[in-house]
Order: sequence, then C-alpha cells, then structure tokens
Amino acid sequence: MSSKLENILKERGPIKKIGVIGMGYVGIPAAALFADSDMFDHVLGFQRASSSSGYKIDMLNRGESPLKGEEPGLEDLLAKVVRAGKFECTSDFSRIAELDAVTLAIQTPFADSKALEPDFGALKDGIRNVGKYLRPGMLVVLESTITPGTTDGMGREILEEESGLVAGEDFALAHAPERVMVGRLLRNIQEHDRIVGGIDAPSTQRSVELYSPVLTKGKVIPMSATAAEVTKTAENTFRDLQIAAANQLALYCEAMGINVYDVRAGIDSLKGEGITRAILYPGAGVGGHCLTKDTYHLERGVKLGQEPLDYPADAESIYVLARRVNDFMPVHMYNLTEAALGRVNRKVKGSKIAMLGWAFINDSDDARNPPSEPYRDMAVDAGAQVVVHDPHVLQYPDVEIHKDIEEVLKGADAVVVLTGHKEYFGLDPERLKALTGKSNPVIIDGRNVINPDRFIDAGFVYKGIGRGDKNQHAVKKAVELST
Ligand code: SAJ
Repeated sequence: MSSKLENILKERGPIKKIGVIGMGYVGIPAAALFADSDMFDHVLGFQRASSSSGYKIDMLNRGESPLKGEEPGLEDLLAKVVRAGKFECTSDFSRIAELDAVTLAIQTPFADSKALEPDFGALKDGIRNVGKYLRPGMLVVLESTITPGTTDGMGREILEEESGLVAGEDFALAHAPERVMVGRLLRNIQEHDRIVGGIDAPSTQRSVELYSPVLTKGKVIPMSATAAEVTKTAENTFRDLQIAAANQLALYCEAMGINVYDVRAGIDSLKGEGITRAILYPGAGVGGHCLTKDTYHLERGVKLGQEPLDYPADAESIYVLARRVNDFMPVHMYNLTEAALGRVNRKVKGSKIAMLGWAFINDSDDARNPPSEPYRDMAVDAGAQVVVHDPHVLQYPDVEIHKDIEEVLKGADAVVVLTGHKEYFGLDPERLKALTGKSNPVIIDGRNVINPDRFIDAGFVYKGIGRGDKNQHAVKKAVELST
C-alpha cells in the first residue's frame, strides 16, 4: 500500500523545477549541472543580497562564476545554462514555492569545537526560508556536512514548524552530502558516487531521481539519512586521521634523522591482494572547511547517539587526537623556523620572514582555515616582520597578500613554504639567495616542493617536514655577498 507521500509525489509527477540555496563552492556547480540536464526544466540559485556576497547574483545571471580559483569547465557551463534560460540566480526566497525540489549547500562551521558547539545559524536560516514556502510533494535535501541526526532532527523540526506540513507524509526530506574538492568541482559531482539518505524510503527514492541525471561515472548509493550523515563525517575524519598518521611519522623521522619520503615510498610499495596502503602526505597543516570540523560533527553525533558509547574510559578519541596532531603542524613549522634561524645566530624577533602560500590547498584561491594563519600569528607575536605571497588568494582579512614574489623575498632572513602551489616547485636557489641578500638565508619546506641539496649547496640553512636526513646538515659558509 503506497504511503501518503508516495501518492502525493506520484501526483506531482517527475522533478522539473529545482532550487539550490547557497551559491558557493558546492551550490554553484551543483546548480549548473542540474540546469544542464535535459531531465530538468529550470533551476533557481538562491543567494542572499548581502553586502558581502550579494554581488554573486548579477555575476551568475551574466553567466560568470564568482569562484576565482581554477575550476575547469564551470565558466563555460554557467554561460551555457544562463544563455539557454535554464538557470537564474535570485534573492527572492518566495520563489521556493514554485519548485519540486530544493537543496541546501550552506557552511556548517563550529562555534566551539572543544564544546562540540556547531554554528548552525546560516543553515537554520536557510531551512527556515524553505519551510516558509514549502508545498506538499516537495523534496528538501541537506547537502551541507552536518552532525549525524540533524536531518531527521533539527531539519525536520524547523521545516514542520514553519510549514505546518509533516515530513515523510506531506513532503520528502533527505541528506545527500557534497563530496567536492576545489579545482575539480564539476568532475567530483559527476564522477563520485552519490550518498543519498532519506528519512524514509519515498524520500530516498525521490532523491535518487534528483541526483541520477547529473552523474556520469558515479552511481547513487541509497541509505538512511543518519547513515549518510555518518558516512560523510566519517570519510573526512578518516582522511584527517590518515594525514595525522603521516604527520606523526614525519615528526618521528625528524627525531630519528631519516627521510619520511623514503619511508613513505617503502610503505607504499607493499601492494597485492587485500593490501591497500593509502599513506597520505605529511605537511605544514590541514586547512579548509571540511577536515578541520567534520571530526567534531561525528563526535557530536555519537554524543547525541541513542545508545551509550562503549569506549576505553581514559582514552581520548583517536579522531580528536588526530585533529590535535594536524593542528600542531603549523606550530612545528614555527619551531623549525626558530631552530634554523638559531643556526645562523638569528632570532625570530626582528627577522624578515617571507611566507610562500596562504591558500589551504595547492593551486587554489581557497583560504578557508589556512594553516598559514596560526603560523603567521606566532611569527608576528614573536616580533618578526612577516610578508605573505600567494599567486591565487586575492585578499584575506587583516593580511596583505602579495603577488610579486621577488618583492616578498627581498631581504628575507627566512623563506617558509606553507602551500604546495606549482609555482613554488621551480624556486631557484641562486636567484632566491640573491634576492635575500643573505649569505646563509633560511628555507623551511612545509610541502616538499624543493630539492634540499640544491639549496644547502647554495648556502641555505634548510629544514623540511619529515626530512630528518637533512635538517641537521652542515651549513655551507659562503663568501659574504656585497649588497
Ligand atoms: N593535506 C595534507 N596531506 C594530504 C592531503 C591533504 O596535509 O595527504 C592537507 C591539505 O593541504 C589541506 C587539507 O589537508 O590543507 C585538506 O585537503 P583535502 O585534500 O582533504 O581537501 P578538502 O578538504 O577540500 O577535501 C576533502 C575531501 N574529502 C575526502 O577526500 C574524504 C573531499 O572529497 C570532500 O569533498 C571535502 O573534503 C569536503 O567538502 O568535505
């Protein structure tokens, strides 16, 4: 016997009009792909006309992408769907009433990760806006990464409160977490399998209908809403844990005087049946909007779980410990800088530090929670003159981002690589040294972008994450350069 919701959905017919709330790294490519599908007639992108991001509305309606970094195919696709009249961006949320399905891709940071207190303010506003204009037979999908239990909990409550309708009876409700990475947004949506979790079977089925048309290589994986929430938070938590394991190994290799990349290659060589060795890369830290908080969503979810957790009484969650190890890496970068300057009798105080890289990830303008920030704060607090270069990031609150790398390197006592942008793989030791005007400038490699021997030969004091084999090298005293 089909449920009330199944009948309402059948009556409404196939999904034709879609809304995407949140015109950011997740919402914009998702909206463009929905609009490009022949299965759907029209897509509305919803963006608040706020002073900080209202400019996106006009840009998008001109078919331009407000996302700065390299996003292959996005600009062309946006221009195409706007020209075809299939995509439009608006700040008029009352138009939600004309839709068959609406997705929400809104940031879900933590207000206080220690207290596991998320800041769901923006998400609640978005859900409340949907609730105000919700009609029977509509599908609502939360794409943001959220604490397990949120869709069928807070999400359902707000929607029912605002609309007077009942989830699972009058409207469908699901969670379909985004799995995108900057620099390959469109491809990730099309090629990654899509986790789809409804609060009930009709909601899951309706979500399968929504996402299947935009998948090329990926397939839809249906499950319950809470299982989908755990899948997403856990996959990022596991990645963070794997990175922490690589970072801890790098710290160990430094202490033991060996090269972590030799060890990594060795570990990675164990292949064969049932053996997957996904050892990730150590580095200057873990940033971004995802790995830095999803562990806390998972931790909060288990705290809100219906059964008590059976876990070693005095043991800290290994997931939270992993967060602490990864948050320590910018501190370690600072410690390496201080130690290297000490090798040429310099203090951080009064030194000029040239930071290369502000973005949290290579070859992108994405500067959300960059590991560079805690590093810079420590150096500035210690009295250093800190200058930041990044080829992609345009601006950042209270930090001047320079584009002229030579200007940044001029007179530097220390050069510190924090982001693995491809521009930094070609750094030339002689040119760099000339720009610093120092006989023994310091270079700290947080992303394994340089060949230590070339820099050591040129007279640099080198230190690198995981390079215990080089970090205590003999400093080559060079003839003082006449500046
Ligand atoms: N990082 C390392 N070592 C590594 C990999 C990354 O230090 O081996 C650092 C990066 O430099 C960066 C941070 O970790 O600062 C995060 O990098 P990332 O490659 O995980 O990039 P995100 O956070 O944009 O993407 C992750 C991805 N999650 C997984 O692969 C499980 C992506 O698939 C998700 O869509 C994304 O989070 C998200 O939006 O949740």
